[in-house]
Amino acid sequence: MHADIDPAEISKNRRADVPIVGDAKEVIVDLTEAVRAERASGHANLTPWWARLDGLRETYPLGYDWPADGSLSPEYVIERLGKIAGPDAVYAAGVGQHQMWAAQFISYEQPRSWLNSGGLGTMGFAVPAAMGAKMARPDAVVWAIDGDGCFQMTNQELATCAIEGIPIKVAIINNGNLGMVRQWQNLFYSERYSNTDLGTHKHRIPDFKLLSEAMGCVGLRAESREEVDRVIQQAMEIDDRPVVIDFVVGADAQVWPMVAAGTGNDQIMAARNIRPLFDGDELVTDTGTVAAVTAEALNDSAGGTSA
Ligand SMILES: Cc1ncc(C[n+]2csc(CCOP(=O)(O)OP(=O)(O)O)c2C)c(N)n1
Ligand SMILES: [Mg+2]
Repeated sequence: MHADIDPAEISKNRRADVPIVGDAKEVIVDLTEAVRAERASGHANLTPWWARLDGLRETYPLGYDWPADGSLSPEYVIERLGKIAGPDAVYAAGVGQHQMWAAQFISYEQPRSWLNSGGLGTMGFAVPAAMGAKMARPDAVVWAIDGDGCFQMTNQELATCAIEGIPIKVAIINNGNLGMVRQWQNLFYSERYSNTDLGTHKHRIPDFKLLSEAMGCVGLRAESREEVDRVIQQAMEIDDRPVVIDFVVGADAQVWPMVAAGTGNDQIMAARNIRPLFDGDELVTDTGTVAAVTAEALNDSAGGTSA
């Protein structure tokens, strides 16, 4: 379906099955009414669609490996944060791997509890977004889940938080790198890591705990699985000051599934070198290293991919 106020845009880049010309404000209202009416009529049978979604969930379950080097798993940190802070908290994210994991591993149940810049991809978004949420809903627990790169774009606002009394909580998923860019350098550029190592691991520059304390916040750090719950609980108990936790996590965790640049959504990769087989696909070796496999074959090899 393609709705656009400009008829010349319809089907310009991609053929639309259902073209709708109109103002988005009106089109969305009309569509919502149409969907409500269809539901009320009892004619909408969603059972086959749910069966398909459940099948996909079963074949490609969400999961992650613990880093082989013994470091902390970023997915685990985010999963625990979501469990401990719960569905009534508000979560804001930056841009990058941590953003994708925050979308995947927190079970959102309330509308308006997940703030991120989506396709606009704005590094530095998490801290100011969390500040806005906390100002609007002072009684809510508000967490910014930020990357070590993104955090360095707007962390000066912690001073505003401390001075103006905006007690947000920040979880830095510190993988020492511009992780999303590093993932692409790993997968598509023969591991030529260029300008992605930030020094937040090797040199601990900046030291996020000290930086946060310097700006009037409580600074905490966790580097092992055993410390994770304790520092999150500690942060949950503080509500008169902003709190920042530096979670030092492994550098090599990757986000899956992913769609590589220049490929279509039907080229989505479920895991490294593994692409789901869609209706009409032929079982052939795909371009480069990406092999198309059947769901059955994937199941056989999926043993090690869950937490
Ligand atoms: C202002 C800005 N600059 C560059 C980018 C491109 N970009 C997207 S994700 C990313 C890396 C983010 O690193 P980090 O905050 O450490 O998150 P990680 O991927 O490691 O979780 C970059 C450079 C962007 N989205 N916004
Ligand atoms: Mg990072």
